[in-house]
Amino acid sequence: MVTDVTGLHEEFDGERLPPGQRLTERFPVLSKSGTPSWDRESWRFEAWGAVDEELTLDFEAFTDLPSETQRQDFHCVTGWSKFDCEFTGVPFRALADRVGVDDDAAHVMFHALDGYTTDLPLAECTRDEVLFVYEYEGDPLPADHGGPLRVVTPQKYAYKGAKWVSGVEFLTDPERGYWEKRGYSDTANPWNEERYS
Ligand SMILES: Nc1nc2c(c(=O)[nH]1)N[C@H]1C(S)=C(S)[C@@H](COP(=O)(O)O)O[C@H]1N2
Ligand SMILES: [Mo]
Repeated sequence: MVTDVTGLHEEFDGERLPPGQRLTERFPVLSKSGTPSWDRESWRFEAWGAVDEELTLDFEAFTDLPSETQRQDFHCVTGWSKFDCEFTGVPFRALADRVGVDDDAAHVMFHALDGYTTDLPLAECTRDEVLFVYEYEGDPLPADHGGPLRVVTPQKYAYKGAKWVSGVEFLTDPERGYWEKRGYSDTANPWNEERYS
């Protein structure tokens, strides 16, 4: 079953194609510094910070978490959008339930194998459409697009979704990620064109 969340622009009173974006049929690759290497055997995902119990999962254990498939649009802050991406993965909320988030946790920092980080309020991460993705169109997520595991955040510009995600840190106070420290918007709402801060 595929859940279609491409209507989510309505919640933001916007057109499906956000202002200032152009549609592409391709799926461009955008990375700050190339594709890092990893191997499936030694790969681990970690959750730490304001949680009941810190957690380390190997790839098999991660993909044993509840998963779903969604059809989503993808909006890059540099101006391209891609419609109808079919992503399969673990909802952020399922991971949060598993780890047991502290009551005073309010913010999240995602960490990635290439040293990338990005941050969001916890309430943005627990929306239904925020997924830890490991399959794209029914195949393992390609390495250039963040395989084995990446985050997608279709309600935000795509820099909020860390490719090659290796861990998630639960915070009581906001901190800023890689692009957020370099002038990109903290809030990153595509229908408001929140590109820069
Ligand atoms: N780890 C990591 N995640 C990242 C990036 C990156 O450089 N490193 N770039 C971000 C940006 S700006 C975009 S638009 C999307 C691009 O995803 P794609 O290469 O699959 O199109 O990944 C985001 N996540
Ligand atoms: Mo981007």
